[in-house]
Amino acid sequence: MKITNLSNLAGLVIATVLLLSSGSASAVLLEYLWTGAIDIPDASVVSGSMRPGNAIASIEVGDRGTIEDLDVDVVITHQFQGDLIIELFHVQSGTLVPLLYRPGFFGFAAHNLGFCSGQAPCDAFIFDDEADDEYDEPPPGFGVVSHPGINNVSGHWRPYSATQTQTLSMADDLDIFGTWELRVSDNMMFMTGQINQFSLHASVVPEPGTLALLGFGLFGLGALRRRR
Ligand SMILES: [Ca+2]
Ligand SMILES: [Ca+2]
Repeated sequence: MKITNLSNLAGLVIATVLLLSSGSASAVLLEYLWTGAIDIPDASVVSGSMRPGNAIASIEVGDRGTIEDLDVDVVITHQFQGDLIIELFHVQSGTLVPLLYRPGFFGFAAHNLGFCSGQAPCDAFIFDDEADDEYDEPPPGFGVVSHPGINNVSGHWRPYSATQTQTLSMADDLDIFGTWELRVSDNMMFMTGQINQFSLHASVVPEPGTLALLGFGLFGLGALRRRR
């Protein structure tokens, strides 16, 4: 169990490791959770063109191993879902994964992606290549959701970009070690929000010799739970 205070981000990162009951025999499930409150600046018009407001939440992963499958979950409090573009960036490899691109034709007016009642765990919006649908309208988008979207939408959804071509499988075979950024931009004026949760759920084949270290994490987790 690693607990890292990211004081510059006013957040807390918690990492856990679980043995996978399926998938590769040698894979483990690693989970890293960031929670906090990072304001997403509103878009603005500069010299006649729209300038997005950008915000980043980060997770530092100290473990090493090869990713077999990666899911990302978020809680983003926002007054207008259609303002949002969301991407995942792995700094060490330079890998940029599109997750969401301004859902809804002219933008879903519904509030929030995921929801926190104040009691953990939050009801998160989960990006997962294996989900059935994208969170968007039928054509001109590619999803199944009717306008104006779903307030506090949660559950599993496939990622998509403006070009519909990229998925979280872009992260497969990367070493999970390093800095993972959730990059969120606001692309229309007036409605605003903040990032409240960002977590990685990774099926990982650990580097030889690291599994014992990962196992120590379980004891740390128990200690944390007792203290709370
Ligand atoms: Ca998945
Ligand atoms: Ca806005």
